[in-house]
Amino acid sequence: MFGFCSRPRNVAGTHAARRTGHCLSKASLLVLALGLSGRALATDLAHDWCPRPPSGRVVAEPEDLRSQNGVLRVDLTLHDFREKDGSVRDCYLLHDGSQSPTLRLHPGDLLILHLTDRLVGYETAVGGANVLPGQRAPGAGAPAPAMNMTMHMQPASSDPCTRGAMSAAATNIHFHGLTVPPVCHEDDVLKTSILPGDPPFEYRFRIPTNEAPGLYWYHPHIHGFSEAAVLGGASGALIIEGIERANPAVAGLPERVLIIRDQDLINPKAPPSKSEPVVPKLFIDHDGDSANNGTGFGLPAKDLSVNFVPVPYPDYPPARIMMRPGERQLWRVLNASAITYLNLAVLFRGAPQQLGIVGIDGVPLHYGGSPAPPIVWVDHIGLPPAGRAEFIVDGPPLGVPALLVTRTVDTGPGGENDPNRTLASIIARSDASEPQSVLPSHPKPLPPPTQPWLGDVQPVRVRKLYFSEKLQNPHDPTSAVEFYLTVDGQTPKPFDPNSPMPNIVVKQGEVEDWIIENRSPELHDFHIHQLHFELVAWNGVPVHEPFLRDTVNVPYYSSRMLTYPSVRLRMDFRDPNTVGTFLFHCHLLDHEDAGMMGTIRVEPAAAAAPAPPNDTKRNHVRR
Ligand SMILES: [Cu+2]
Repeated sequence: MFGFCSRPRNVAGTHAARRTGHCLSKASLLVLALGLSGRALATDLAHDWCPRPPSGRVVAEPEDLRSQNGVLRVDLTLHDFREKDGSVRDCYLLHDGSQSPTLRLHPGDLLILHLTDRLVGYETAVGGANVLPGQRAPGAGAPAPAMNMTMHMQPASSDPCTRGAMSAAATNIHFHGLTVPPVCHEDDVLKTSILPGDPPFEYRFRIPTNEAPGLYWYHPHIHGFSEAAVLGGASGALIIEGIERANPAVAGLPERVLIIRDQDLINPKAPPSKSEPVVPKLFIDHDGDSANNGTGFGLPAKDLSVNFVPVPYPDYPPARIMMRPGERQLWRVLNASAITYLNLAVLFRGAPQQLGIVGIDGVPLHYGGSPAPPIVWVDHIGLPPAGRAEFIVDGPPLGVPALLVTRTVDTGPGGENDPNRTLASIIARSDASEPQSVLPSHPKPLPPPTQPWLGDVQPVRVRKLYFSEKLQNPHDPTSAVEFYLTVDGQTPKPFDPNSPMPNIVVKQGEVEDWIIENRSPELHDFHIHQLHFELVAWNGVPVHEPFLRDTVNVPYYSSRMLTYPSVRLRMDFRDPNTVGTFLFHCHLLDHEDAGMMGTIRVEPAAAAAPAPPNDTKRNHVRR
């Protein structure tokens, strides 16, 4: 009998008890769930559902799926596959076998997405602290060939909308960055839980007519299992068309979607490349990942890939991006990593080039009345996990060696190691094929905003929240770490998915300032669902960065500091689509899975009539 009621790892060395159903044999459950005979089951498990390109390949773009006559219909199946080394890949598959399509819709379009869960639910934990990715914990034993999984099944008749089952075989979708209501079949992840054996689950919503044009994304958001799914590759881009309407400077440009993902190390035991200038001492953090060593070199916490072309440690063989010499393109880059920070640069003969940022986190810089310039030229772009940047790149001249790289990020003494590394060679060739999508040449400008710029609105109140971490045994530095995101005045505790009480209650129509402190020795990556915010101060000092984001770094604390580092955010609850209960959390997904998350309930505006049904609530036109 398989150890079927085993629990998911929550943080290294700890386990969270989330038992939500009967504990049957894994094989019998899978047969029930998938309707497979024993022989078919074995075939299903052996099939490589999620093939990935080898390193060094030319970067292919994900398939574009475009709305037609205002509707985009998509059928996705989510599979997982475990390789011989025990690592697990996850993939959203189309019928044609292609993975992670880019969903392209216009504001006002209807998305009808049917999602079928075909996850086996391979166990994601190796258990025990101080375990390198790809290694087994001492005493954990060899992985079973294909059935070492964790799965908690609800009776098949239960409603995925209210099931709430969080298990390795469960899934749902978060449409990251979209301002669509947090309700079932739209963008709820608190209760929605789809299981193998369920009929295709329908997501159905209209893109708000006032949704900003830009790069969004989709990924599973099952509490306790987010990191494993996203590390496995369950993610894809979603583009709201019309960025050229907000910024005519990009009209007519070829556009290229680049998705940087992280994954468990392919060569975890390899020594650093001989070409590295230092050989840093290897430290392992509380999550079992390679810890920040402060040198910019050494074993990374995770490997990276570019549109699934892996760029593995230690030599980082670059993927290849082909461009016509000197061609100007719009690059739409998503950091779909679970825990890895990026600091992107484009180098010609080693010299950083100017990159023209036109959008961050799905929103054009100059949007919604923002006083920001439409383009900001920089020579590097920091991108936390889940962050997006859309920027203008000029291709290298013929014969000039060029690279897309990520530079090291100082994640703090408690953070993971995100060293310098190459991602891709950019190769100029006059016969290079064009990207598969080109922005329209003669855009109609967007209408002007109908409400004040967020930065000009006085907040009705200020709240303070803080990230903190605690050793389970303060006298044992090797004991597991607990992760909290706490509203000041409340008691720090991990996120409780069964708590009926939200941590924060606001009214729709309000604007608040949130001061987010970091009381821990590592970077955290604040994200809130359903809305965007403006960064207004950094460590108490006002900043002039008048554009919108949905993710932001919160700098780390060291004991030499007199105060806790912080960011101050102007939070926008004016959109009626924010009404409902949803999440805010750290987007380092191991932290989120471990409980660094809270809930907010946005109530209908005080003077408003009774809440309209969802169909009329959607698509509130404010311009
Ligand atoms: Cu965090």
